[in-house]
Amino acid sequence: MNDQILKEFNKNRTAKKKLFAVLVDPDQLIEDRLRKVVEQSNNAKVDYFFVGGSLLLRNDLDQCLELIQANSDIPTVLFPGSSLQINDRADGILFLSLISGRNPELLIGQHVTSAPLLKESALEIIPTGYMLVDGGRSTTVSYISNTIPIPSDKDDIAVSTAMAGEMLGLKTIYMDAGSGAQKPITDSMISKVNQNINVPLIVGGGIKAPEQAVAVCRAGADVIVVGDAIEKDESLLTDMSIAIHSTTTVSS
Ligand code: 1GP
Repeated sequence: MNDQILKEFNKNRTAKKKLFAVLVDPDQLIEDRLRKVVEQSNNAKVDYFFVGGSLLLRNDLDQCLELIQANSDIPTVLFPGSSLQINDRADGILFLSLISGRNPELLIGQHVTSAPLLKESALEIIPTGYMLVDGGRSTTVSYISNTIPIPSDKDDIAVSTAMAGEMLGLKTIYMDAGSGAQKPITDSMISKVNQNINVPLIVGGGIKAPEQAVAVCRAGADVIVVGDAIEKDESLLTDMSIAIHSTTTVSS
């Protein structure tokens, strides 16, 4: 089975090198705007495009992936809001189990219905424990998933949830404050989770400035995801990338 993306995540975690993923919401970034983001991402040496959204109103995922691949060699990883967002053009898929929530559909239900389709595809399947953390305001992902995020100051809940995810065999943990969160996940929570797991840690939600990305990296995130801020101003890409790629984890 193809496991190149996960291998890269693990290799870079061991080397304490950080990876930068740009989140592309196919509803928000279309045609010329998407082309610009892709071009700037190439120049800025972005590591991955994560593609998807909690709720897609347009049926543009295929065109979006096609445009990215026609203009870039950066690998594309599906970050699906539902099993409707599976597409063979991508290189991989975060096979998300929403372990911070108690909605069985998103813990195992959609996985059962999509497994036969995924088995036939060439996509790299990346089993991911997805944890929503409160980022100061209610987000689309929390509403659509019908789950309550982990309170931002409850580090112990986050640690226990991540540990359980790893013990269940999930290969990476994604802590997300949700797109457009008011504030990113705290350094304290990221650091404690990082110290208690051995799988790569993906962190996103509400990272709007390079300094915030640096804080998230220093706390121990391995893959840093930025979407909303880049949708608003793609010129941020260069500084964000430099900040992420030049920072390492600071052990406490
Ligand atoms: C959302 O983690 C991603 O699921 C990225 O969040 O859009 O706030 O950067 P932003």
